[in-house]
Amino acid sequence: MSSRRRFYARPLFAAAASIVVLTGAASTAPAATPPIDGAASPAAALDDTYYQAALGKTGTALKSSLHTIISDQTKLSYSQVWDALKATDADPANSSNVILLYTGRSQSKSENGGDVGDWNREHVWAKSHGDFGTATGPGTDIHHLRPEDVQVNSIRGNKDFDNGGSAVSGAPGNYTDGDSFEPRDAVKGDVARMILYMAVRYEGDDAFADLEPNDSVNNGSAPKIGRLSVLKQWSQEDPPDSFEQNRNEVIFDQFQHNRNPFIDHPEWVEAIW
Ligand SMILES: [Ca+2]
Ligand SMILES: [Ca+2]
Ligand SMILES: [Ca+2]
Repeated sequence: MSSRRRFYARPLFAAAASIVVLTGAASTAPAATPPIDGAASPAAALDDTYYQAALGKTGTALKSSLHTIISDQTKLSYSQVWDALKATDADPANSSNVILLYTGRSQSKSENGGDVGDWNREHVWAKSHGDFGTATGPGTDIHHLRPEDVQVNSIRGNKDFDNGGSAVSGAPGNYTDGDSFEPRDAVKGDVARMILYMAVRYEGDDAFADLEPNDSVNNGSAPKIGRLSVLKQWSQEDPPDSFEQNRNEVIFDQFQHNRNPFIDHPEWVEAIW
């Protein structure tokens, strides 16, 4: 921690830079801000490039600017999603496995499918909310698609997100009742940031519905997901970690070439909502 901190301190930067100049070792001078944990792209570099048009904005202006930025993307087919998830959700401790979102289980990449005990493709923004299906578009956008146990995926179904309910069998730390699902603490923020990414990415200006969060449950097939107040709380309580940041990076580098802004700038959740 202390050695990391040192590199962020501007006065030391300046001192280091002058020493470099004095000794004539020159031009390689002050390095950019070091990468955020687990991510390859320096946050400052992203601000100077990818997010440049959004900086300094707030509210609807920020949302609109981010929509333009993240809509420039490569789109996958639903069958391509399988291989993509094997890369984005790979277990850092075992490259043969993926980590399942709700259960947290590390499972062989090859055990994907529809049988009991397999993992399949969970749409965190439930695809019936806006009825976008699995056509290329929101239904194949891997920013919100995650590996999940077939049965747990079925238990979550198309429920909105909220706190409370009974323990979910086979998925420790997850709870559900008749109208909502509460994921385990370690992925609460991930879920919130995925939902809010979808809200910004899909604004109704393509062939799909304008997706938006609201503060309800029982949204049914409306293009809404709740509850926004709970998602905002989850985003604060569970800030981005290296797994989530790496995932964003892999999607950006290798697959869709767009980013989830709320992983890079979690403070933009409050700036917009
Ligand atoms: Ca409920
Ligand atoms: Ca997390
Ligand atoms: Ca929207």
